[in-house]
Amino acid sequence: MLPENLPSGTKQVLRFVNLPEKRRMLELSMRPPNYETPVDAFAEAVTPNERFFVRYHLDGMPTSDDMEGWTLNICGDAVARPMRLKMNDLLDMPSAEVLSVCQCAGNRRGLSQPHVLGLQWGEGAMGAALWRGPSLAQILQHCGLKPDALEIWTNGADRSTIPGVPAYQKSIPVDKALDTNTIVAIAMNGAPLPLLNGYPARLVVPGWAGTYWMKHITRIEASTKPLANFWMSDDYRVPNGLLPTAHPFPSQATKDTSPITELAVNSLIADPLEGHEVDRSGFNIRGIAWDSGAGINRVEVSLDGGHHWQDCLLDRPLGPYGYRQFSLLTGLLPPGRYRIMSRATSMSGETQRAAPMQNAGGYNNNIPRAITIVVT
Ligand SMILES: Nc1nc2c(c(=O)[nH]1)N[C@H]1C(S)=C(S)[C@@H](COP(=O)(O)O)O[C@H]1N2
Ligand SMILES: [Mo]
Repeated sequence: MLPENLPSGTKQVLRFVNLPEKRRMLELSMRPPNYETPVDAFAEAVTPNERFFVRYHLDGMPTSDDMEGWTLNICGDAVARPMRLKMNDLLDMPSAEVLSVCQCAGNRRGLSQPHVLGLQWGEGAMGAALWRGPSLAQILQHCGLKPDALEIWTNGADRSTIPGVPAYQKSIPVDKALDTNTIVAIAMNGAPLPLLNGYPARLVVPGWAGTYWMKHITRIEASTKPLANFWMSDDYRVPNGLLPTAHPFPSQATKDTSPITELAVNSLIADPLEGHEVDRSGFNIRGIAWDSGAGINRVEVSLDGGHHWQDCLLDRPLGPYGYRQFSLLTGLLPPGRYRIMSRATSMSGETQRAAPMQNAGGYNNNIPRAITIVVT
């Protein structure tokens, strides 16, 4: 059943597909591959690899054959000892583990009112996984990171087949790069990364938007200069002051705009699903809440479209960057249609806002999402 409160067009033409290493995904585009995770998968706090969303900007995808003999080139004017690392070199380094949400800044863009350009994502341009690999700090120190490093630039193995379209290259500020939770992941939920999620290695930047999480990472360049390209200077930016930003990216800010950095506090009801029928004797509402790493302090649920709110039970946190599960057992309810929604507040006091922060990219949409269910 289609949600009745979606802007027209959103999800109406989506279909479920199976892909190599992926099962039951919602197809947004085939080329480049963009697939979102259906909401039912978020009944789990950790998203299985085969349900984890897929986002690519460019159509020239690497195959697993292309990734044979993969090397990671560490270079730039801010490293003393440039090196080419092989998978065995990464395996030899002590590895770190972090459970973290990866969310596209454009998650829920398709729910924007008014409509904005870009992939019309619903709620599933996100997932949480247990990532493992050496920290980026360790790799950089191994190569002699110089004190005047400003940004760490990264490249992936994917390309555009259209001449003139710039390669996907992103940068992060050196302080975020040196955060011990920022890792080069070679494992995802205890398995090699699926090809579509960046095999054999990707950057993991907990708390920050997915755009920085470079997949099929092939080059890490420590630079004394800000990276200037389409993906940094034009895309993934918002007007200054629009979003609360605890962790700014000063070397990329201009007079008018700044890059998207951290995730906004948000939540999602995963059970029951839109349109489901539930029993009047009472049922359990379950879902997930997350933010950029402060942690979740409170989740409230409304059964009447946002007029009244009640506090939910919070499960034990699974680390600051993971999803925190919540639940609320409703009592006896009169039969009828209900608009139910959830609203999370982080440990830093940030609450999901009632009105959208309008921006042309439709980024960081975290207004409470209402679904309609039927009590019978
Ligand atoms: N090489 C490469 N890495 C990339 C991208 C890309 O297009 N190419 N997209 C980024 C964006 S915008 C997001 S949201 C995440 C999505 O990660 P996933 O496809 O594993 O879900 O990957 C990031 N890393
Ligand atoms: Mo993204």
